[in-house]
Amino acid sequence: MLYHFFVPLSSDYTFLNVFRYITFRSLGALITAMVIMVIIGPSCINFLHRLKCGQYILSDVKAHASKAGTPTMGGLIIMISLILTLALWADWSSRYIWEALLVFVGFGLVGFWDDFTKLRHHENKGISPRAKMGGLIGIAASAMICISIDPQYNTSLYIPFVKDMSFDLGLLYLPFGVLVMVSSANAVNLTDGLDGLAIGPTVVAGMVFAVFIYITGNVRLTDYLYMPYIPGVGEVTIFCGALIGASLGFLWFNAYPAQVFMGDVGSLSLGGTLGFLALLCKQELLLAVVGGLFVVETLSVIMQVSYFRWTGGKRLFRMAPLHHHFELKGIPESKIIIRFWITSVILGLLALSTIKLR
Ligand code: 57M
Repeated sequence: MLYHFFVPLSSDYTFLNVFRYITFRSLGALITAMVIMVIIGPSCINFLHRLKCGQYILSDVKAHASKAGTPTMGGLIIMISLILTLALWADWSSRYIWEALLVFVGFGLVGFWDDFTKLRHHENKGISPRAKMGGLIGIAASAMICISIDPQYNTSLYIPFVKDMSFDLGLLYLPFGVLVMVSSANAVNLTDGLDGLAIGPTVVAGMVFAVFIYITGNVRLTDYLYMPYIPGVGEVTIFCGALIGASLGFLWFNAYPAQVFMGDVGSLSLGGTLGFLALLCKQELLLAVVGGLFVVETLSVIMQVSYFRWTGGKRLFRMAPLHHHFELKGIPESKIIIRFWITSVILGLLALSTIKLR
């Protein structure tokens, strides 16, 4: 709205030209999303309480018993704040903004369906894994079809840390893109098991992708840094700003001890969107570095399940995902969370270093 209102006036009032700048609008979006989140957060959390959206807590980890009744589905508040912010700051004629929203809202709706089913049954049994995966794959495939009809569609896979190395995946890029988004959503979902554990690294990843997306949409920077140039993609930096702001605002309430959990509506939408952002700026492989923490959590589950089957009942970790292993070793929750955040900041910096190290 602000963009569409002020930019036409900028020919008469030159100071309004700032609304053309992606950097200015991204920062505006970040602050707006965070402020909206902090303002509407308390009443939304009360509303979720009144709707009896209390999280069903499994009894396997004793320390979690005190979390009973904490409302879930806080991802809905992230969604409201992000959409209102985009309405204010984004250029709605950008196809990339709509594609990002398709993934964010689509994955969120699948998560909402799961959360809602769990609440209705008053236990931890949501929709069937087949329905959940079917929903996520359907949304991701729709997003990939939108991407593939773009004249800028680029099926090359660039190798981080190497200057001129890429592989053309051709037709395989479509299923690959679906895999990236769906895996990213599930990895964030698995990580979301301690207060602030998933949202902290999401903020870091959002910041890293904001930088990459800004560069990808800038002809001079891409030329100088030997990175692929995609005209128009820079507008999604505003989406990243809104995502970072809404996530920081959510952390305000989700920080230990949490007043609200994001639910699948939050973890699937944020995870799928991170996957989409990686595809958009052609940093698909770098996603595994930026989101290294999500990868490690997922690997811990795969290793635990495989080892359990292979040995006929022995466990590699006390419990998977990895954060539960540390909890059961007696490390306090807040310490595990902060150590995981530190790791994600280091991984984010490592990912940013690939801008020059290639
Ligand atoms: C969802 N959900 C949290 C909250 C959050 C295959 C297996 C590894 C699957 C995995 C699983 O179900 N993962 C997906 C994890 C749950 O949080 C809710 O779910 C939303 C995210 N989807 O937003 O609404 C609980 O996590 C805690 N929590 C917080 N703070 C937060 O900010 O404390 C969440 C957010 C909440 C709350 O207690 O109730 C979850 O962990 O259930 N399953 C597991 O992770 C289980 N692991 C397991 O069974 N491991 C086995 C095998 C299968 C690998 C093993 O190691 O042998 C653990 N889940 C729970 N307890 N609850 C086991 C221990």
